Amino acid sequence: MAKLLNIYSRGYVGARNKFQHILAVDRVAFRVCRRNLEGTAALSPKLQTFVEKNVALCQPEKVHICDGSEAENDKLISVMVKLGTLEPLPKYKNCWLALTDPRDVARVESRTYMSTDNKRDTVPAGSAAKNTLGNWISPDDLNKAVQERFPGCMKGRTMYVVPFSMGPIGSPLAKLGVELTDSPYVAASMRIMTRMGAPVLQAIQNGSDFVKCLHSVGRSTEPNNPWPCEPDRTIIAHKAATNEIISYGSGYGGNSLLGKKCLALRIGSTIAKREGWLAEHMLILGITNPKGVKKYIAAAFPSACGKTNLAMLTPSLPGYKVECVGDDIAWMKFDSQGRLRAINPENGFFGVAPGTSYSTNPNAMKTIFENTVFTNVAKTSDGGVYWEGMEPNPNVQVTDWRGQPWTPDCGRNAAHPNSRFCSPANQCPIIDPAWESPEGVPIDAILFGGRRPQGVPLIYESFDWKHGVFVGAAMRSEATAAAEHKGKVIMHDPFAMRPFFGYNFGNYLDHWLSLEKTPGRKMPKIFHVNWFRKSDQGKFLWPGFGENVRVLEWVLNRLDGNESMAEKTAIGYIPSDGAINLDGLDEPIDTKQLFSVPKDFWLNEVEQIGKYFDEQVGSDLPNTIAEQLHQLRDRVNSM
Ligand code: GTP
Ligand code: SPV
Ligand code: MN
Repeated sequence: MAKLLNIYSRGYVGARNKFQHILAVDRVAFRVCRRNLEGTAALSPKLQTFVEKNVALCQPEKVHICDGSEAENDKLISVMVKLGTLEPLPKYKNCWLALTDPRDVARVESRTYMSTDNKRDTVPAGSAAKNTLGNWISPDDLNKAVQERFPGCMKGRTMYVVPFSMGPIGSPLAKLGVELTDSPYVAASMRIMTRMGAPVLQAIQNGSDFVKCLHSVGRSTEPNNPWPCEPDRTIIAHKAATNEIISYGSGYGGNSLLGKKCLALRIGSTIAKREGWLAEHMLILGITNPKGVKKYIAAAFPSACGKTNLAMLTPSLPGYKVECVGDDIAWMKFDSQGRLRAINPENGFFGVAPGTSYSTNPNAMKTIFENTVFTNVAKTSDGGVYWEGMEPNPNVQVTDWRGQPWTPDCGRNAAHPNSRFCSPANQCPIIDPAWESPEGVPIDAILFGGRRPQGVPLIYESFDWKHGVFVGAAMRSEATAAAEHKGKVIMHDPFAMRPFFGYNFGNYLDHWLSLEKTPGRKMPKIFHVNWFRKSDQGKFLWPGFGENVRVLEWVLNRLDGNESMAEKTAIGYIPSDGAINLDGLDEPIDTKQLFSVPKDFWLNEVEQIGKYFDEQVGSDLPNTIAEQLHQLRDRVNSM
């Protein structure tokens, strides 16, 4: 304890007011530490230095070292209720509503950067003036940005020191982080989304390294703003070389819960490349067929394209069981037997609320009405929540996410389209028994997918690993509300990782291609799915949700090597006639449209992909991927 006290007063003598300020921090830190860190001798020297340096920079009024306890959480919540950041939802147990500043509602990709010495380590060599596959900031410019923003930014506020683990503590695949934040919302959310608190501090004290995360919501112009933020000066930056994350100006989701996209994907993918594994924007599910055979599948879809829903699927086909390992991120590594093993590094779900209902995702509904923080959903006069698609229409008064009275015919959304629930994963009724297994679950299939209203069949299977990597590289999807993009334009989103690559996408492709070169590995089969194809009348051709098990059944059959169930097309194998079980569906399916591979569409697709590779990847594109594109062009041309 004395050591910690020293830390805070060392080196500040001379600047009198600063010194007084540090003394104030001292007293609090001392008190907090004695209460919260019983049994822990002290912070590790590295952590001590990290905290000390950023206390000097940000000048918080207090420092609170989080232990992750329930008592601490209760305090955080009461602080937020007092500030007006949270309000209780008495209809449910321990549930809370946060309404953000309407300018701070989603990830801001345009202000999210990787900082590397060489630009090329982040940005591929494409010819485009604006590269969309890597947003680079020089270390000098980042330093400047930090100096322009952080000094004194936490004045009058508490700095929470949030120690967290991505992955079960002690798993060989897990990584630790410490987030310094001035947002109690972030501290409380990190407690749900990660393993947070004293055991992590202990692991760090015992010598484990950690990723350094610094977060501030910024300075608010209004003194008592319940959701302080600085949208005009928001920046989210990553220094992969030193495992550092710096985020300023936003309190929302992936911008501020730094274990998620920042650590588990951007920093994670960089570490994974170095260490020979994969950090991916993927759900993980276990599926057991009626014979009792269980397989695990990972699936990468862009943000708001169906990962949480597939991960928690309630099968409509009798005899099938789906269990959830994770809904957003997978860390995967080949084991000594050559099996690809995956862990979910997260501890909770930060899921899209709109569209979630007892008919679409009953398992989510059974997960989220306890111990949950809702953000930007509407509230009801009986102390509950509401959002588009929740069903049935509420028969009580609704107040929208902006605080205005709302009725179904008022022409506005009740909930923000990117409103979310933040719930503990272990509350999911179908959480997989192995979801915290330190060695991870064995992956047999990888699905890529996106929102493709036209031209892309319900499912197709790649010919082999190389073709599968190409399919991931060529992914496109309609933009959603998860980031700042406007409208429904079809965007390229390779591997559903475009906003999350931690390093040059060309090198990422090399890494994926290299994985099959180690002898003795059982490579997963790679598929592409599309739940979102529409008829000429603009109606979904496939019912989706629980009915998607019919597609998973075909995947399982193909994993078993069932040849008669597939038909070769220019783009891959598609289900042969009758190979997808359509028994018992409410409405007839136009299978002809659903599975068609229109030549014109695919000629254009090939052209768009080629253009994208030239403009965005250039000479960093592996030859193998360029060859795959040529082969696809040839196959489509000879259709
Ligand atoms: P992130 O958390 O942003 O990464 O999103 P996600 O990929 O987990 O997407 P999620 O499962 O939350 O789904 C996003 C939206 O797509 C919701 O509104 C869902 O209701 C809708 N959706 C999911 N699955 C299907 C499906 O099979 N068919 C249709 N039509 N809509 C779906
Ligand atoms: C996504 O956008 O893919 C999310 C939500 O999962 S966020 O945490 O905001 O990144
Ligand atoms: Mn996501």
